[in-house]
Amino acid sequence: MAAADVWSKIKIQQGDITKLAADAIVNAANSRLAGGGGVDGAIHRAAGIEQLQAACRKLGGCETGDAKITPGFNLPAQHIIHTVGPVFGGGQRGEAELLASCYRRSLEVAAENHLKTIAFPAISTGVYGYPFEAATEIALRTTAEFLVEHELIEQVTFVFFGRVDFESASAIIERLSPARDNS
Ligand code: AR6
Repeated sequence: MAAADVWSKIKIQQGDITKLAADAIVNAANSRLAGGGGVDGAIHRAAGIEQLQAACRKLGGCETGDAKITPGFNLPAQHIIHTVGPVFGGGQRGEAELLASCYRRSLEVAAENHLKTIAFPAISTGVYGYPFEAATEIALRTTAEFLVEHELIEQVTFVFFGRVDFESASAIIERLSPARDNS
């Protein structure tokens, strides 16, 4: 697909990702896949803590930058793709490449499982401290690059919990996709 056309498949919205009926939502997990706070906690509660923890235990953890899949259980989404973002430590520890890898690997796992619609939260931008604007630019650019090569994915939605984050992301997507049709 032409690089300019992939932006029509990328959407941003404000809200709670656990409410989305996508083929998969992505979880900002930790490397033990043990559950936690933030979006991870919300996903575990909405999916059903015990069944999701049991499914995660079978996966044997997940490296930073990698992604693994489980069913969505009680979620409206059919699957959960768990990815582990980098803890931001100043930017000189490979954080940008690791964060890009989270998006790439999550999309690869989605494609391998023939999933067509996928939704991401803003990985690493909460407890893990990644500066929001830099992280969002990586998220959008990495996804756009992936979609050029993988036409079967139909829609990628970025879900921002807070209004300020959503507005900031709107400005970033406008800047990165000048030819975007906003109608
Ligand atoms: N829907 C969408 N986005 C949300 C939701 C929600 N329901 N809840 C929070 N966010 P964080 P991280 C946003 O801290 O930085 C966990 O304990 C939030 O506003 O959830 O990758 C894990 O177990 C922020 O923008 O993830 C790990 O130990 C974004 O989700 C660690 O936190 C990510 O914030 C991972 O930290």
